[in-house]
Amino acid sequence: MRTLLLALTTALGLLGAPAWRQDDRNAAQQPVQPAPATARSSAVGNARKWWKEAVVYQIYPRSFKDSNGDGVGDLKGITSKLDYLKSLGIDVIWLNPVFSSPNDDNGYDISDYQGIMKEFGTMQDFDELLKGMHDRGLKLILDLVVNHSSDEHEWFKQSRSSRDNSYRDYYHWWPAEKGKPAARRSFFDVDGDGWELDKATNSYYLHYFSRKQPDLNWESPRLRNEVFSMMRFWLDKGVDGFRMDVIPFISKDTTFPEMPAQYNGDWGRFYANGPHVHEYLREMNAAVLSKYDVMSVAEGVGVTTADALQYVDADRRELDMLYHFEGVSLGYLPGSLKVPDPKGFSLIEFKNIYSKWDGVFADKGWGTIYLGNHDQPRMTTRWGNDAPQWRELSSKMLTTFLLTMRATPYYYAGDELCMTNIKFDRIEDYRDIESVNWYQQVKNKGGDLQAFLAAQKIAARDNGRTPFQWDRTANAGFTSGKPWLKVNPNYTTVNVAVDDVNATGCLNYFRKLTQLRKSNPVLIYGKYVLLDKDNPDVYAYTRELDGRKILVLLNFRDKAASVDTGLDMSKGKILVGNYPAPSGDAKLRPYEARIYEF
Ligand code: ISL
Ligand code: CA
Repeated sequence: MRTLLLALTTALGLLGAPAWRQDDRNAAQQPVQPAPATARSSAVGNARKWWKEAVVYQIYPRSFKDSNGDGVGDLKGITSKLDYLKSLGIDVIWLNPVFSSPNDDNGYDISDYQGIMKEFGTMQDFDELLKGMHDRGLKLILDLVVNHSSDEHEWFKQSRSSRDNSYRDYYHWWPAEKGKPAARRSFFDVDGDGWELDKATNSYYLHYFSRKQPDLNWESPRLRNEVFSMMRFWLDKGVDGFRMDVIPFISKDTTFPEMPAQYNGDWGRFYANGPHVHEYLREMNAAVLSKYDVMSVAEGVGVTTADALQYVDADRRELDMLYHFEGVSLGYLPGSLKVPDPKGFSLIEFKNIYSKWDGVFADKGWGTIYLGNHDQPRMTTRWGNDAPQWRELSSKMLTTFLLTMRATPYYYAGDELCMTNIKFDRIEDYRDIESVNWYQQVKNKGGDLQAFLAAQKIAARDNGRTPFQWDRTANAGFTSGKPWLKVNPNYTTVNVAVDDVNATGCLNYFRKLTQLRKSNPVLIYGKYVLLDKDNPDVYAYTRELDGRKILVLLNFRDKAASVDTGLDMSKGKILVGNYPAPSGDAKLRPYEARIYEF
């Protein structure tokens, strides 16, 4: 198996390294930035904000709840579940794109930024959803996807129609008579080429993602103003902020030089470093964000600890938060199409990454923490253990981590049920353009398709996109029709109906943890200190604020493990544990999580 995977990595390496894979390698070379002791021991390094105190819950609308039997989740479906959402103790809901789209990339290819996707409903449905959330004290953030649009957007239709169309400069064009421009990598294209020749005007257009996702040209002031007024449209409706898709990529050097050697094949890092990205974000802040009490969070692809504060230092007036890729990239073989390292991941590296990122925001900016989202496999499978005897324990242990770090948690729908990867055997079961096109790439290159499919069982994005599991009726109660993506067969036992009435189940564990965080500011703002850092099995840390001290112990292994906290454990009082009977034993049981007050 191991040789198979290594062979696959080598074969796939020829196709070019996916950018996100190499971020951590580069970042690992950055020095850890220890926080000055004074700032770290103060109550709050910078101002209190509602979004620092929030738990964000992410919903992939296509997979949450179908209201009309067409097999696709929709806005009315979400509205029908608002009481459930409120019961979780979350504060903010992030919805993946809900805008008009031909769905080449499930809504990340937008054809009308101010229209609602047909499959998801109408603007009236949207308004009702927003009102229903606000009535319950929940906030809503939308996905801002403005690095690219759909090729079916009216702007692109105009832009491609002639070289002198007034929308021509909304996109990046390269006249073919100048020859082929320097290579740019497309993450989703079958051949990996980020330039597509468009016959109508004999010019290439740029697409970092699929051919149906042409990159917008932020050099155009008119385009920028269109984006800003579109943002105002949604904010004036009352939405509470944006998650910004690949926002570090929006600025390009429009001379399109060869990729400088310093990036060493790392496209994500190169794309994230456009010459005007911070100018554009400051302009967006001044024109839009600063006028509203809203939150903004960048999808920080290609952003390292060295440049994170340039995006989120409040004094710079750009964005509030970003989420990095260093953590979720761990454990894949470098330069591979997300091939899991047969050795697994090193917990010591895991701890170093999250500790290093905590240090970045010690006295400026603010962090985020996540282990799952719509681009990731299920956290239980990837970071815990989805074998039946460990599924719940390991997943609750990970939930404990997410809810006790000094960063805003971004929690992915379904993780509160300890959902797991579906692990498709056949490419025909996948719907995600990434998996489908990568498969074709491997096939075209004569690569090892079985090894590719084996790797996808762990890493594919569709693992995190299977329908939400409501109950044990057909299709987990997600739809009365045929679901757009198969339901995980474990839905008969893993579902809300079962878990809701189980005091010691996953769901009520998550509820307990959101309450614990909310009622203990030390878990939000308290100083984070890593303990027993060389322990290969246990993640241990304290959080401290105003004389209160909390200790968190997390055993990441399927066997008992000991930990040396250096604290007098007899003084600690257990607040929460993931075993039915938390014990104060020196040894942690498999996947045990304990939270103590000292
Ligand atoms: O999903 C990834 C790895 O499998 C990432 O490389 C991902 O493509 C990248 O993080 C950008 O993600 C965002 O933009 C994409 C979209 O497909 C993702 O769903 C979105 O989160 C293009 O809009
Ligand atoms: Ca539907």
